[in-house]
Amino acid sequence: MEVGFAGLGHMGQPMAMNLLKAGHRLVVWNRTPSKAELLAENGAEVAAAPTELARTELIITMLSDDDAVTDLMFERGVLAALPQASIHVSMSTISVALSDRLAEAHRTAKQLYIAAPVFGRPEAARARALYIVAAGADPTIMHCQPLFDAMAQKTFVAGERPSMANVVKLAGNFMIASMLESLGETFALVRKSGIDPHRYLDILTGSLFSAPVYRIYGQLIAESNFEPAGFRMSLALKDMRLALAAADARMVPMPAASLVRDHLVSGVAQGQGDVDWSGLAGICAKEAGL
Ligand code: NA7
Repeated sequence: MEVGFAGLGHMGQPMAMNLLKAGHRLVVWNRTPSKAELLAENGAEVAAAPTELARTELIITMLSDDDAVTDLMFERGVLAALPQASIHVSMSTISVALSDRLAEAHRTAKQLYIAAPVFGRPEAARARALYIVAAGADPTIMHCQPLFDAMAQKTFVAGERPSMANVVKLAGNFMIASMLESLGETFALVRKSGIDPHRYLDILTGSLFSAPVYRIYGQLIAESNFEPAGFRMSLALKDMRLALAAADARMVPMPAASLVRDHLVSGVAQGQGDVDWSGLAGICAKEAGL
């Protein structure tokens, strides 16, 4: 398939590389052009302007946030440049409201739109081990399946309205953030109680908490290894705000999400926006006087 790919950050770059490796033809665009060099060396065509992506039959966006996606699709005119029946696969973690807006705008322009955010860090993206949560019309998702298979180990379908995938993604990221908060609080407790943090982690992951999130993040926290970031604290803060906005729109109280949001605000306000979100545990440690 010929694919237009916008957004070659920590996640987009390895995902685009895996599409190339699977034999798809790629036209790529990134705001900072130097990030496209590696892909160009591996056979991707580099677009001089984002609207050039619109000559492919399908575009993927993997950008940081609502502002970036709005800028690209509406202000820089990519949506207007897309021909009828072309497909936009939005893989960024964006708001439910923007996803609904995109769905409506694409429908009006007689284009197809699905949301397909991912679970997994850049390492997982490199290893083709992401999980994709897709939502939208079934035939469109089926059409995209070969692309998803090139980037991820498994695709889940959340429902027929694209923004349902965004809800699931935001809910999942809140689950991880609240786990980081509780891990951070308990690592502070065990450390101050004189218990070896690695031993504590072995006990947790060898008994009731054997899921990958506990193993992966527990290791980072036990080693206080928060840089370089796999997922920046400033992006995690964005996601907690989006989860709370989605909850607010449905009149769903999420007090734990409010608490985690405030802790992330604290981290970003202290200059840790570019530190990994597992650095939440570092904030807990600091507050415990460690
Ligand atoms: P990164 O590594 O911060 O990359 C973000 C990408 O978004 C990068 O390509 C940026 O371009 C691009 N970006 C940001 N703002 C804009 C605007 N205004 N216009 C165009 N392009 C923009 O994030 P990740 O790859 O870790 O994450 C991507 C998504 O997955 C995000 O939603 C996460 O929450 C999950 P740049 O290179 O800075 O010029």
